[in-house]
Amino acid sequence: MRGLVIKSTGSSYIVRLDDGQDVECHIKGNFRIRGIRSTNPVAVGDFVVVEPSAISCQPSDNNTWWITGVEERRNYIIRRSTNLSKESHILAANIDQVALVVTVNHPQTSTVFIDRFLATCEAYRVPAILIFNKIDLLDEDESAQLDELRALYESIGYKTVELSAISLQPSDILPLLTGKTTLLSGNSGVGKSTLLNALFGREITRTGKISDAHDKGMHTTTFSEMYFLGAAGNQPSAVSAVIDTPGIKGFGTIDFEKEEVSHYFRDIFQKSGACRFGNCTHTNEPGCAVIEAVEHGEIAISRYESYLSILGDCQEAKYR
Ligand SMILES: Nc1nc2c(ncn2[C@@H]2O[C@H](COP(=O)(O)OP(=O)(O)O)[C@@H](O)[C@H]2O)c(=O)[nH]1
Ligand SMILES: [Mg+2]
Ligand SMILES: [Zn+2]
Repeated sequence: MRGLVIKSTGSSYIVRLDDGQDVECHIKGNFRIRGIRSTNPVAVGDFVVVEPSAISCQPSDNNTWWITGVEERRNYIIRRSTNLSKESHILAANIDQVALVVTVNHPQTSTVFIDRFLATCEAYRVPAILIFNKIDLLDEDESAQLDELRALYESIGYKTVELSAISLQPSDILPLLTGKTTLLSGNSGVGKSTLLNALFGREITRTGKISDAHDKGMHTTTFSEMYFLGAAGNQPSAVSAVIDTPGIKGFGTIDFEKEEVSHYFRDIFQKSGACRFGNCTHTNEPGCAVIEAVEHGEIAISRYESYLSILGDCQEAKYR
């Protein structure tokens, strides 16, 4: 039987069968997806082949099912859990877009984090939008920072919105999500769960108090789960869906060749055609149009620094 993975706890999965029934599943044996070494061979958004375990033939039985196969993914978003980790983690599969929730403060989302995430979206050809949350908490300086950041990312070609999830009207954001499967991601405490609850008009997922000491959200969402918007029955493919994910700290990129990193920075890539050398890495080569553009303020320094930080990962990976 075929179904869609709608929830992952790490050890077990909830799969919505094509007939609308939800069943709890485990992965059969040491079943692994070829080619990817990841901590989770199956992710929310995957279409899987399942079969009831032999001991539970009664439909009313609560025994678990087996996942015996995963359909080829249209796309996915994957990251290394820490920069040094060899294992990677698939955040979600078969998505139409990423909505990255970021905050200028409380907590502050770093531009390196944003750019690493965006570069990965580019690499896997997933459109990304930036949702700047908690604008109600910003002082004057921070508001100016927000304007700058929005202008920067809009100029690169990313859609951005700003809002306060605590006072959000669903209609403020529904148009961005309708008819799509959206991966909602971001650092811990930026307001992903609050946003989802506002969207649904009721508490569908728990939110965390910000701890005063760290200005970070307390661990709350510990698994990934897909929520369906609109009441279009049980046909997951026909409705809008949002995948809530546990907050992530660092975003280690994987599988990038040094030469291709600049392809995932639209602003840098656009300038790189004018570099003197075709294999320019934009680090110290003479006649580098990218460095020149950084010096002239045509490429933001923060973007260039993020680019260099990913290049550093590639270097590191070579010596692992
Ligand atoms: N002031 C303010 N607080 C918010 C906003 N959005 C979320 N929060 C608070 O931030 C904390 C973490 O939110 P949560 O949704 O759990 O973040 P998550 O870890 O990204 O899911 C909670 O205490 C929320 O009430 C907002 O727009 N404004
Ligand atoms: Mg959450
Ligand atoms: Zn160059």
